[in-house]
Amino acid sequence: VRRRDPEELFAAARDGDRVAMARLVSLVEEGGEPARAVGRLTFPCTGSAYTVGITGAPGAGKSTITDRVIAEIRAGDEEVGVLAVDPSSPFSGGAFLGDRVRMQDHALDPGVFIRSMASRGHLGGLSLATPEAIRVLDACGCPWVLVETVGVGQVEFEIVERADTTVVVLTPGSGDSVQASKAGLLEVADLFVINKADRPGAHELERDLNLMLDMSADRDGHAGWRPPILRTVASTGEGIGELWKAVCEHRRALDASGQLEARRSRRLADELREIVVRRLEHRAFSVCAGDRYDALLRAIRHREIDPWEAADRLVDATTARS
Ligand SMILES: Nc1nc2c(ncn2[C@@H]2O[C@H](COP(=O)(O)OP(=O)(O)OP(=O)(O)O)[C@@H](O)[C@H]2O)c(=O)[nH]1
Ligand SMILES: [Mg+2]
Repeated sequence: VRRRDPEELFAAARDGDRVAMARLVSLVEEGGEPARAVGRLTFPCTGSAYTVGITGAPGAGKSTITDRVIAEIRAGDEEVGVLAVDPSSPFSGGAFLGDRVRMQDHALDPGVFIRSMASRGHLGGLSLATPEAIRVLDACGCPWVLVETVGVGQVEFEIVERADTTVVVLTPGSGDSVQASKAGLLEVADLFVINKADRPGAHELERDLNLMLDMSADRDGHAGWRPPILRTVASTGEGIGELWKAVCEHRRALDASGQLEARRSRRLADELREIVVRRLEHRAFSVCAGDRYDALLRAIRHREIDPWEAADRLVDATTARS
């Protein structure tokens, strides 16, 4: 088997070859034509997986929760794929190893696929490589895909929005409720988890969250769903059963209201728009170099034309090429 050939890798991965699956995710991460080849193969076979995003501040306990949730899913004898998205920023040092260590229990379970991936690929493709990798897992038959992301800022937030159910993990005594509202997590959360509930301040955090939920009147696309607030001690497993039940309940609610389909098609629309923007941006920059560009720049400097006029000419030239 030519191990780099996407078609053969995909066939092997669909037959349960986890190494081939990991290789496909790597190709997607690396970008370029091989990534496109993988995307073309996987896309028609996607749409069956249910994705659960688990997001929260660094160290909130996301991996520990994910590890426990894997056990819940496996107890139901279903397979699960996990993507731990490393934001490749200063605070993530060691996160890769940490994820691996904490989910080690499942390393030998053929029904579990775990992969860390960098959020920024070669093309800076945060929001583009992640959905593509999710689709690899989906197309390879994982009925559940868990995506762990560090939720601190707009970029991470984009991936958060790519899950069917988004679990926001907060911890007591960390000012997390304020952070959450600032980062816009209140709007995307389908479920709140107060993890490390063995520490003081869980009650106050729950009260704050409830107040904020009371105030945020309109939560678009949530179809009257008020996110439940659950308490967990992930390190002991306390509350994880309830958390998983709540995820399944949310799934049923989305299904029943038609929101699941609506969310998914909105996500595809967002992705399409993002791709178009990147393509045009790429083209624009390729046009902003070379003789034509230099000549127009000179014309601007000599006050023969203004920057708007020059830009129009460049943009017209760009789009005319297609
Ligand atoms: N006391 C307490 N500690 C916990 C709990 N859950 C996780 N921890 C600990 O918190 C630390 C961080 O847990 P992780 O699961 O790695 O957190 P994370 O959010 O995945 O961290 P990053 O991926 O690095 O952002 C570990 O030492 C865990 O053992 C909990 O419920 N109570
Ligand atoms: Mg982690």
